[in-house]
Amino acid sequence: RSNRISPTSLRSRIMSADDAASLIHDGAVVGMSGFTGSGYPKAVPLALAARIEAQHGAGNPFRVKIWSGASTGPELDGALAKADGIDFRLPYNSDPIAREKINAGEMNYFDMHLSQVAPMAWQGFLGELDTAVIEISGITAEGDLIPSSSVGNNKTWLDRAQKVILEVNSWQSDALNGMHDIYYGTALPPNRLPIPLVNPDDRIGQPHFRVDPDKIVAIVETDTPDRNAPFAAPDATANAIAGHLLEFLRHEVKLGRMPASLLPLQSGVGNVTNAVLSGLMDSPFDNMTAFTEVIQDGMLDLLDAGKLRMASATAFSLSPEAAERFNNDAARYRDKLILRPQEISNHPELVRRLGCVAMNGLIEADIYGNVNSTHVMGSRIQNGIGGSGDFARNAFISIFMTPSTAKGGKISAIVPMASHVDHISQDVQVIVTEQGLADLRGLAPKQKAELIIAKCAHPDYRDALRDYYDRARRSSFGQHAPNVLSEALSWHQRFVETGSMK
Ligand code: 0RQ
Repeated sequence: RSNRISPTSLRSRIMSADDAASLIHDGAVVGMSGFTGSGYPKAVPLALAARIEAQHGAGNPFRVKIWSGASTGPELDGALAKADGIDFRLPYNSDPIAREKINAGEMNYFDMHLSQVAPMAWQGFLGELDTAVIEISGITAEGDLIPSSSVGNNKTWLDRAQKVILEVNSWQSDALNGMHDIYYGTALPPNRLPIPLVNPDDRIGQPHFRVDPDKIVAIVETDTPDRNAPFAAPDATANAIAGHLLEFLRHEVKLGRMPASLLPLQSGVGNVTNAVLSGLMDSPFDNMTAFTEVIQDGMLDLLDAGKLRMASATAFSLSPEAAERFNNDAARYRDKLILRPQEISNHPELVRRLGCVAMNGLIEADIYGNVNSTHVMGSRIQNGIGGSGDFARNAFISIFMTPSTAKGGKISAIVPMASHVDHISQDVQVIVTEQGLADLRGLAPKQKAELIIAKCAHPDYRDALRDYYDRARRSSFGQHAPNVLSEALSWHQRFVETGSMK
């Protein structure tokens, strides 16, 4: 028994994960905590998956609808997807089993901007939320909830759900208490007001969630680590991308377009963006800040080195080693880190006001600078749009980066026409690959195409892109953004048929 549950009045609601899961019924809409492998419930979803499997074994239907913050861990999305227990899921997934189910057409997935999940839940068209299952790190004597390693949409799930199941995880550091800033000032139009945050380190809310104690139907105690996927060590490609990007930032500072401490950084998920953070360790920039979605290993390194002054996010996204390192020494980071609800960490109003430098990964970009972040060959979802759209459209500079090829060179990341578009060319200002960097700001489509082909495309595909573009310049219906429509997606079709775009 941990001593993390202060109010004695709540102790009677402590029960096993199996008993708590039995309170969730077939067809229920369940709001889960969790964001990129941190702060997700670890016991109740596993027990629910076992219950679903037993029901299926007895010939009974049992599936639930899952709302979360973003991706979670294998004990949640993985286990429930494996049990064939998820009928519908929002808003971001990176679990491989769930991905397979979605791409096999067996699971409905609503991929949406992460900043919009909470306001849309309040709008009501998503329906009622039956149960919230929320991991926390403790309950105060006043009955408020001390958040865990992610905030995500927990505030909204706790407010909207009819029933609340809490997982109190004593693996989470005590020192998390005080690190969060939960803002309760959001409202729907016509009552929406400005959000009073003007610096990345402003605190505008309170450290704890409030909850109606009468809604708490179960409390489950756990002592289980977050399970984030480890990062790959930056390879030559990632280092080359980071090198081009840092040179660009130095140039912007030299021309006086950005201060020497840069502007608040947003860094997306993935190995490449983590490599850029490592690159910033050896950069001339000091006193940097981050206004971002997740705190990765690279951000902890920058904080430790004194390069980064503070970081604001909604969740940790640390490798298992970095999570241990953070947990053993969390008090040291308390004044430098702020975790907020994702509707605030990713809020377009704040991203625009602060002037974030947005750095996100991509699946493919076309020669006119439209970016596909989500769909392989136009139809298979990889993860989801995540926060990339929240940041890209509203950033001071919107940067996208990728290796120039995928799958051992069989796929070009630069294509004649993107097979799916998440970020229109107006939201894509800089594209970087290991080949080079294309600064697309202020350019017309044909100027962009020439730059992207010359700077970003892999040499194996450059001539074919030029040939496509030259022929488009001769035959296209229009000459603003010339295309050969009958050929524009032929590279993708070739890959689907032969396993290579070549
Ligand atoms: O798949 O592991 O099966 O080989 O996509 O690709 O190159 O390791 O790059 O980890 O940076 O991820 C866009 C997916 C890039 C990510 C994406 C395959 C590739 C590999 C991963 P394998 P890499 P990264 C805010 C920001 C959307 C959300 C976002 C992402 C896998 O950045 O999910 O930006 N972004 N959030 O093989 C086929 C291509 C491909 C391809 C890559 N052209 N065709 N497969 N892959 N390009 C933060 C949050 O939202 C939390």
